Amino acid sequence: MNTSAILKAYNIDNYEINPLGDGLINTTWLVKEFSTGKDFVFQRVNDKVFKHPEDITYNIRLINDYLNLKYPEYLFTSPVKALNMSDMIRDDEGGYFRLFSYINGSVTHNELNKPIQAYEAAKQFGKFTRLLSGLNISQLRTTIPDFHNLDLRFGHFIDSLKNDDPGRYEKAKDAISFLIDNQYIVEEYKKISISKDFKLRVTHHDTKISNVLFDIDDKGLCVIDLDTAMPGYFISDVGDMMRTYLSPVSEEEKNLNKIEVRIDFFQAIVNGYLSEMKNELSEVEKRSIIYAGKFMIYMQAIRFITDYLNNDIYYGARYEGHNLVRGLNQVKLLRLFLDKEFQLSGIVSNELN
Ligand code: GN1
Ligand code: MG
Repeated sequence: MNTSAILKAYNIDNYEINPLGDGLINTTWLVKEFSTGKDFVFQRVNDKVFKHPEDITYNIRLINDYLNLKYPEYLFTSPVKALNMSDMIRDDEGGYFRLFSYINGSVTHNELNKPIQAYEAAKQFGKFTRLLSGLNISQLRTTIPDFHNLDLRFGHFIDSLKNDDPGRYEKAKDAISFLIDNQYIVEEYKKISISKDFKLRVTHHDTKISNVLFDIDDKGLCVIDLDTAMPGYFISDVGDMMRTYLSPVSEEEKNLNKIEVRIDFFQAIVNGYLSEMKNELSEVEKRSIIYAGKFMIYMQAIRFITDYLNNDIYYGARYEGHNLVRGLNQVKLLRLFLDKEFQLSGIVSNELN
């Protein structure tokens, strides 16, 4: 790719560029422009995963226009327009690129060390969905079909078991049996997907902590990375927060003894999310708050193990067995979550009463 040609389309030609963040799908850089002193986030969209990158741009524009009209004070990061007024640039090799302004004074975190950060993040994701509750959901495009369709993901997992790589199968055997033993989590999802009590709302689908902008006093400012903002169920967002905020170590951690389910962070997620969404959710949905955690941790375990058995075609691997490590990590997290289910349910009930 010819970075300088792409940035030139934005009238940027005097700059420094460095890698940014730890996303697995898109590639991100920080661009420092010298003449104006402005910072930008520059990103290449992975068009193997996002087959129609223009759908992302369309959704972000739609959301941007809606929020501008209804809640003009809401901080929203829409793409910078190129000189030709487009939200995204295609280079000669067919790559898709876009640019965002860096919000001055904002910080992002890659891990959480205080429950207040979980509270603030959950509040921001809840607020995002709540503010957009008046937007006609059918206008929003689905940027990755069946992204959180657990039934389909489970099918892919079962298919991957047939792969003829006994070495890998053998190493993942215990995790595979655990996941199959807990197939009731898939059955529960199937019920939700046809239930009238579960509403499709504007859902972010990637609520990791680095997708929230904070100020330096730990106050949440807004959510970012709207590539997977599309119609979905609230369990995706609440569950992904549990998956990524509860443990002090991430899905990358090899030492499984370091994985934990931190009760005070759980409480903070539930508090923060309900502070915005309490009046939006149906009674039945509220009773699925614990299920949300099981759903997302289980799905991510399945996705990593499936990818391991498929020779890492989706997530890639920086070392041999990388996706096995990630999968085993998520299986351990799920075990700990299930062990604490009773205690966690008590917290949710208290919160709802
Ligand atoms: C991917 O690229 P990143 O890190 O934002 C994935 C998420 C997973 C996550 C696991 C489009 O997100 O669903 O939860 O990895 N995004 C896509 O780290 O597959
Ligand atoms: Mg993402």
